[in-house]
Amino acid sequence: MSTISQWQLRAAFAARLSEMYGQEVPAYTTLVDVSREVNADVLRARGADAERLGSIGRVTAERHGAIRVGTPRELHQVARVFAALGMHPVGFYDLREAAASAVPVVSTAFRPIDGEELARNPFRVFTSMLTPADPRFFDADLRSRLENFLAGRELFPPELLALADRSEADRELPADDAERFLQLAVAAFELSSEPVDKAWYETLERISAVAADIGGVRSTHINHLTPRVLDIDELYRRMTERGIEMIDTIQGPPAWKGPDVLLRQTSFRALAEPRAMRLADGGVEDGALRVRFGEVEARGIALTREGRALYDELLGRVDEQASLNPSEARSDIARGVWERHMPAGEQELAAKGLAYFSYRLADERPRDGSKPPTGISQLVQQGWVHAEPIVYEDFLPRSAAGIFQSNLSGEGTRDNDQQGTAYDAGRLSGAIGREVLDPFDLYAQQQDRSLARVARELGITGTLR
Ligand code: OOG
Ligand code: NI
Repeated sequence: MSTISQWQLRAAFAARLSEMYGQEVPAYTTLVDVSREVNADVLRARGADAERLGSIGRVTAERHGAIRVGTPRELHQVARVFAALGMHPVGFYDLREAAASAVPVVSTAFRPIDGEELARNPFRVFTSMLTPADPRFFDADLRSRLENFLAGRELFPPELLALADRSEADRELPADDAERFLQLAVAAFELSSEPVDKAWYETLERISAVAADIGGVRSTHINHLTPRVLDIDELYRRMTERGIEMIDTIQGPPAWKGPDVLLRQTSFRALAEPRAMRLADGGVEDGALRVRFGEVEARGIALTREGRALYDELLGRVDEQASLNPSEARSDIARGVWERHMPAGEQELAAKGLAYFSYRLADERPRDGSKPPTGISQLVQQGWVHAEPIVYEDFLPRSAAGIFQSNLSGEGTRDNDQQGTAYDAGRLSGAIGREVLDPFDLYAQQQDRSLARVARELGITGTLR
């Protein structure tokens, strides 16, 4: 009988989730259609250059999802489901610190980590876990009610987890098991039609809309599914033209003439979705909740730690100038700051060690017997080697917080006089039962492997740099 490999399972899962989510949230389908149109136009206008950060095949299929769970146990289980798809936890994001309003979660992203797997299908899921123990948000009484509620629910049926473990161990599943796995996995992320306990939901909502979305219901659901677009400014214009209300800004780096780095994101506003509400007397009424939105993103080059520090510093400068000049558009201020401080080309980014590149031998390198130089920038300048940007596969805590916030109806409440509970990548690794990987290490390894290969092929001894 035929078998389905992990990457095929991942691609099929992403496609089915997309189909399911499109039925639940029709505006998502519009977003995907408009993204596709924009991508086709960019490809026509820019040719091969449009594919510098991923083939059009990859970019068209590319999605990230966002889900939210309540407990370390649930996080551990969802990690097994993602491991079945060849997706590993990468990066630690503390949104409690990144957001001004109440977003009591810590997060990681599950994604493929090797270049070939990413090229086959880069599906990633931003996964947040509630922090009921954080006294800035929850007092002792609410914490224990919340923990009890969460302990009594089951997000992932045992059959799904058993199939997941098999796929992780064997790196494939027989076709009929794969089909069953996909059905159960997609169902686990559907919006439940079970009535929501109205009083309980509202108790949590007063603290944080995110807490209510996670801990106010007995199941999880996909919060958004984000397509990738090659020109996010154009997409924003076209969505607005279609009468779809977008959030105010595009998060992340500004639009400018220089290279695209990291990640730019925006979204349409959360829509009211009908949800049945159970009242204290046991009756059920029609209600509506506004929690799911439509995000879209454009990806750029991965920055090194130094590049990222520069990015964070520039964001700080933009904040400062924006507060001094409230009448000036933030995007104009940001563009000005970037034009002054961010390298205007890929070569300069590489030479200053600010971004990651993958190097390969040029087909048209000198073949007259001349000896290659031994520094990587000279090799590139003299046409021996091509530098290809490594695409940023991760997220930005501040953008994530901005997206969360711009879609929340209320600020919620937080008591900043209390000491927050400490979380870090190590603690999250413990909960997941797998190491949360460092994204910078992954990019650096990819770059270093390509440098080692080039050195070997050119017969250069020692480390190329
Ligand atoms: C996750 C928000 C973060 C992103 O793309 O930065 C995120 C959520 O809303 O659960 O998805
Ligand atoms: Ni997202």
